[in-house]
Amino acid sequence: MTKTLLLAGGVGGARFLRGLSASLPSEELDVIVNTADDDTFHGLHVSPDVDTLLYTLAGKVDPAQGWGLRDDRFDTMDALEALGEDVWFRLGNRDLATHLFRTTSLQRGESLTRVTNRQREALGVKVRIRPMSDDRVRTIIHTPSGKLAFQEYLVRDRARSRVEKITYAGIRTARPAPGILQTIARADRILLAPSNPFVSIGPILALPGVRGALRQSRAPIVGVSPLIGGRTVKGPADRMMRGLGFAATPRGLVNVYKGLLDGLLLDEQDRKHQRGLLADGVAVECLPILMNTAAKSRQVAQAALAMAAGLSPSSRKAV
Ligand code: FO1
Repeated sequence: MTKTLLLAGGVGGARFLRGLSASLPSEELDVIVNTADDDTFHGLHVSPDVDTLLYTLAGKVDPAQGWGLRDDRFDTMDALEALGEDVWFRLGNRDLATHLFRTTSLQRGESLTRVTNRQREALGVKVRIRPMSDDRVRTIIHTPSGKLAFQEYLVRDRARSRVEKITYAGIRTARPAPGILQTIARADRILLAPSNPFVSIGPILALPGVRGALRQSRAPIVGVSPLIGGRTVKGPADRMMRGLGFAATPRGLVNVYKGLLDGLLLDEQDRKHQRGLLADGVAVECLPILMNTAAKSRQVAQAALAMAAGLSPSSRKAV
């Protein structure tokens, strides 16, 4: 059995996972999900990346938004707004049940790992999707006018602020969720989804022990670029890269990942970067990577799997 491990978050991660899960038996796939986007709204613990991945695999995600539930309604938010509440983060009526379930389970003392596992089973999702940590980690966006929680930056302020620095509050004392380090150690190939490298993959890599486990792993590490022609399909990763002093290019991405990548899957439009990356010791394949249909998600996932299968494990540079 070949074990594949995916690190993921956000809509790009979900679209890639949709292709991966259609290409592999579920028992051969593990997914570690970012939880540093989590926040509390109206007293409820919301884990956007966990839900986006689970709803996508369950076939229940809103296809236009890429998050939330298909055909959900927002009457509760409208009613809260009528009561004078600020509802810039809009939770759908049926989506609210997920957050109620998570919050009450956490309040009873269950871990986020256990709650997520129960949610996964209830949704009929076979792939082991696990939160990165049971401890609270929060992405903080530092802007010229002060610090913002990630959802304030992204959703409330529509990513308009200049990003000066990104930190992960709580990361130093957070522990990887049970089994995560062992899963990294046992993986035969490790894939980084085309998710935001700072706010989706970054928090997972920053957890104590994770980089060390990756460094010791003999599995090839292959990333899928979130960039197409220097721009992200969705979200502010390209602006964040520039704001934080990286070029919004495949080379910039390799630098963000600090020598972690053995291989990188690029869009056809970025083929011109291939030679430079090869010189840096990073293998490159190019194909159309926009995953706007399930079939395209499968093609991209299969290309990433094939690339990882063709890389020699020892080729990775020190992390
Ligand atoms: N994104 C928005 O742009 N506006 C929203 O009101 C919003 C609500 C929301 C509710 C639940 C959920 O799981 C995700 C939600 N998102 C919303 C998306 C979310 O902010 C992002 O997809 C992730 O945090 C990015 O990784």
